[in-house]
Amino acid sequence: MAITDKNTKHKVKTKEAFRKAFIKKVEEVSGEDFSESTTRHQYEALAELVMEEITAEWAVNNSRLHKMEEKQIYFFSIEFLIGRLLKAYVNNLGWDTMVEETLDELGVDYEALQAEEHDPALGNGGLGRLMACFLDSTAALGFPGHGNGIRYKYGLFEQKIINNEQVEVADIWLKNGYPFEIVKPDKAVVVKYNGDVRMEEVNGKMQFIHENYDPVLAVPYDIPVKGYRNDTVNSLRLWSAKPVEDFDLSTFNQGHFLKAMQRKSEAESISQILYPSDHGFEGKLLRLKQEYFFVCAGLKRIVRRYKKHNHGSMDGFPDKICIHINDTHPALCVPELMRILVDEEGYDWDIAWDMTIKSISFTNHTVLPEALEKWPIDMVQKLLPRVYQIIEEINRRFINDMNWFYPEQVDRNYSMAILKDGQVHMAHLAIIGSHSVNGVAELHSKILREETFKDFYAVFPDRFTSVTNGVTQRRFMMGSNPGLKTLLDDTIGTDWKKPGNMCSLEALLPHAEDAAFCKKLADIKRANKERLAKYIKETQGIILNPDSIFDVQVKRIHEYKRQLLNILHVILTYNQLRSNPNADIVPKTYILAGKAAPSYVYAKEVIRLINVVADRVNNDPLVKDKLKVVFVPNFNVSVAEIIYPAAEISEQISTAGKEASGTGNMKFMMNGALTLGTMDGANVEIAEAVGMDNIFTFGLSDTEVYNYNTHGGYRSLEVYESDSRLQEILGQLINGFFGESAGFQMIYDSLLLHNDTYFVLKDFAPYVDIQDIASNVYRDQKQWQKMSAINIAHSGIFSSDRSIEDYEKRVWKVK
Ligand code: GL7
Repeated sequence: MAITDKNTKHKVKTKEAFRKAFIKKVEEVSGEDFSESTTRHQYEALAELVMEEITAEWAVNNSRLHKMEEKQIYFFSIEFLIGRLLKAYVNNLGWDTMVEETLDELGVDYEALQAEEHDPALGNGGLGRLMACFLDSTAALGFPGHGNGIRYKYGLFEQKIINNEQVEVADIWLKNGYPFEIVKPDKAVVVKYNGDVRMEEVNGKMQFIHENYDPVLAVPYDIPVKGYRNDTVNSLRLWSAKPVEDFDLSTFNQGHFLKAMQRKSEAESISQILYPSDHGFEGKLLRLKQEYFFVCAGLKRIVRRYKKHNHGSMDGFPDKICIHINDTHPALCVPELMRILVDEEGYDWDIAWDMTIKSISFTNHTVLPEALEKWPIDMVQKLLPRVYQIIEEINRRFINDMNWFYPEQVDRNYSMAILKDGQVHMAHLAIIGSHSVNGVAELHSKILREETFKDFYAVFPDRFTSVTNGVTQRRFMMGSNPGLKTLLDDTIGTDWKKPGNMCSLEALLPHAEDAAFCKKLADIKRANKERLAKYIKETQGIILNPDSIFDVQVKRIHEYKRQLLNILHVILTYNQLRSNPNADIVPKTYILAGKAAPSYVYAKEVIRLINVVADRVNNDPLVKDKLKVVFVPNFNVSVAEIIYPAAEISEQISTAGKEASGTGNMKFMMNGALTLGTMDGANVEIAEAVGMDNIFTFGLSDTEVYNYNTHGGYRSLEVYESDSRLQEILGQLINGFFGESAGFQMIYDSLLLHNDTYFVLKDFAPYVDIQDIASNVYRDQKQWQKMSAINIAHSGIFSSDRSIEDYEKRVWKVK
């Protein structure tokens, strides 16, 4: 339906035309007069109008893509945590003012309308969210770059807090349909599992025939990725698993109804659920199936499209296609691409290997040993018989080469094997099969080179590089903090908003000294704090004091992220207030949020502790307005968008060396919060950017942690014995202080009996000191606002536009 002139590129142009189109669409979707429509109808109508506009541009882009003039980037990732899309589309189309004004005039509540969109939680945390930011930036910069992943029927669980504990509820995100995807059944492909591989000579050449396999259909659902105010529309392709025939008819006809049903549900189970653990390797067969599923389906379509537009030849493939693998979950891209090139396209092994390496690049996202994927050989061999043979051959040739070049280094050579100790080492496969391997922050990349992958670095020094993560300012600042956006526009002009141009925010620096500017900055923060306070009051019934410091730690709950350190400090403050209720302390509100993996018992204990402490503190009349603790349930992208703009202190307190980068730290900084953190991950680069005077750092360095660990850890008991504050607090964890049933023996034991793996007690005293320093600086509001402005001014390098430009220069070389 054309809304205005058919000849104009944009169908919806003027406000008046939009108004008419919107009313008409609402009436179409509701079958009622506009005045009778519900918020749901209005949401559906706006979503449809947006999609109509974007799909027209999308078609133009897709035909450009078919011509294969430019190099294409494909992000293979098992997670894409995209968040709500409606508002992002509206903003990227440049429709924001038009939509806001029109809806306002029609008496439609735009915020409520947006809240109708179910936030698709197709990721666990940082790794999946990074992909969503990268898609946004890639499109904003006009690069052809697409996502390839899984369309999970159930995303990450919804978290409820009941009796202070995390309870997981299924997230049925598709229950009312999803307006931003287009299913393409004609582009479905078959993925083959299990079966046997037979060799046969055809025309004098050996061929590998895979037979008796279990086929599963992969059906693509495409979501458009619209660039910011440009004409690029890329795609996020998510695959859904279906049985090849809805029923296995022959089995059904023979009367085996249950068996036929079983096949159907086995096939569908592959895209049924997102594994809910970040940083945890589960080694389950279903997960391996998922990994091969999107790798196989994704590569098949890319290869088909490439060949179609290149006269059936794959020769130029590596010059036109970048396959970027996000952590090791898609590492099967390496043997699968080899299988296609050798078995299906008939290339010699060496040529195929060269093409594979040139096409694939790999980003590592963690050094935690428990997250490194290692599949049992027999599982891979059985599920993917031909792929496994190829892995074996890659491994054999690699070890042969190593032993040839480094005959004196047999032990080191073997330690780098893909196949060893009965397992397939996925990181080794990814490194050996890629031309580029990068970490996600300078410190992380250094640890990869010097510790985790040091043997590989010695052999392939040129392969290793570093690209510091970034986040999209369009969602996490311009979209979620409109007050700040307008202030920046008014102060330094609007150029900073151009994609790739965020470093020009440095023009703000002179204004950091300007009292009038700082006052405005403070007013905006105050309004954002009130917005968050309102949300918390409505959802949890807790009343916050907007005059207190909002000190925030929101991220997955994990021992290495040390939410425990935070809450121990809260207990300390509470103890101090109990013994001296009139103490002159700066009022503070601690806000925490995050999900724990359902099987991660310790992390769930930490959630319980936070909630128990919150209950006690918030209900104690002694502390009055001076101390509040809130655990916000169900942290997700939409909740995050309310929290970051309201934060004043950004807690980034991981054990040094453990957090690869962190990206929350960047989102806080962009919104003017000051980082209180360890020298870990990208915190180090934040410190470099803003200078040590504009950040609060504390604690052990990564080298100190490493040195302790290589010498058997430190003695946590000694720290405990020399600090009476810790004696009191740890005692309270187990002596019934928080209520008869509220003991925390597991946490107590981890700190004292098991020697405190994450150095919580060791870093406690420096953490308390830096918290005191931060509170004292806060008393000087002029100084605080100045620091805040300096942080915003230097946040440009943490835009994902910069990350994508770095990848372009260092890895993909699209131009
Ligand atoms: C992570 C890292 O822990 C995190 O520091 C990083 O910012 C993120 C994106 O690179 O990747 N690695 C990982 O496995 N998860 C992460 O969030 C789940």
